[in-house]
Amino acid sequence: DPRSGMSYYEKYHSLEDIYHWLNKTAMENPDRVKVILIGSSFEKRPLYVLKLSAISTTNTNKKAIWLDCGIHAREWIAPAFCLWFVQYSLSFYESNRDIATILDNMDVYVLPVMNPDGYKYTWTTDRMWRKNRSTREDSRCAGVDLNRNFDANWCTEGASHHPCSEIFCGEFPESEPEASAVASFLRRHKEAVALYVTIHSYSQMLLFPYSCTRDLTENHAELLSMAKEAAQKIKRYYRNNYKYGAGAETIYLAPGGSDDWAYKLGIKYSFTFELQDRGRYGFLLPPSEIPRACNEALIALKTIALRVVER
Ligand code: ING
Ligand code: ZN
Repeated sequence: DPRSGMSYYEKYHSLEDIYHWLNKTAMENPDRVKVILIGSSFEKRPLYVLKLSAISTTNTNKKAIWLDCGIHAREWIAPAFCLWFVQYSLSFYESNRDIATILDNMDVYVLPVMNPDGYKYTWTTDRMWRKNRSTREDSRCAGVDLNRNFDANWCTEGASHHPCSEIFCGEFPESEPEASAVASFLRRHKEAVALYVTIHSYSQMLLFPYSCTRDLTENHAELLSMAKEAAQKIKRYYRNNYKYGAGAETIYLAPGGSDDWAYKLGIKYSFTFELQDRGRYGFLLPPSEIPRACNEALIALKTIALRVVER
């Protein structure tokens, strides 16, 4: 079965393949992986989260990491990273001290595809689709930008009320089932979740709140130093440059984003990673680049997660 070889992770996979992978991964690791259904998409596809945990749980009230991928349909490297991360965590728990430290102290919730309808649509119809696929009575244009649909200065400068816009914020905050499912899950688990990470592409940046305002967060200096350390590790090990900083000053003002919302919920360590590349291939990053793109993001995630464990 080619799915069990490493080569599986060096390819992009259809939505059906990813659902199959999810079940197989859970079945093969019953003591370390659980599948949680957190909701369904506009077109009624399931939103599955994998919960990764260490086998020996001596530590009772454990903290947790939330990791989501594929909020934007065309950013294919994002779901590929979530799969990569799960595979790496399961394979190297015994041999990698960082992964062991992280999993011994925190459970990890992984949502590999937050926007399954959009992802499916990029495989069948329009490779450059970004939004979800919700439809409405008053417009012929489909889709809401899920990263403008969260309740963080919702639909102010940097988002649009027009359904045809790529950054359409939706009817109201959490109007979309995908955003609402994630927000509800995090509200229910906010005491445990200490670190929120969401994966996008492209542009090679490690971003943190705020994107919805130019104000700085109360722990800006700490977030900056974590992102800086992570970027330095990528530079040292992979000779690649990642910018880092608060979203609003590093890319653009963007209200309604998931990381800002998670931060305002009380998850004080909240990051958006923009993976490779810087525009040569853009969203069409070739499969041959998956290993490097994922490994450098992984080192950044490990660096930040270890800082959260140690704090
Ligand atoms: N970039 C993000 C976007 O949604 C972002 C940037 C990060 C916005 C954090 C809001 C919050 O526009 C991409 N590539 O989608
Ligand atoms: Zn994106």
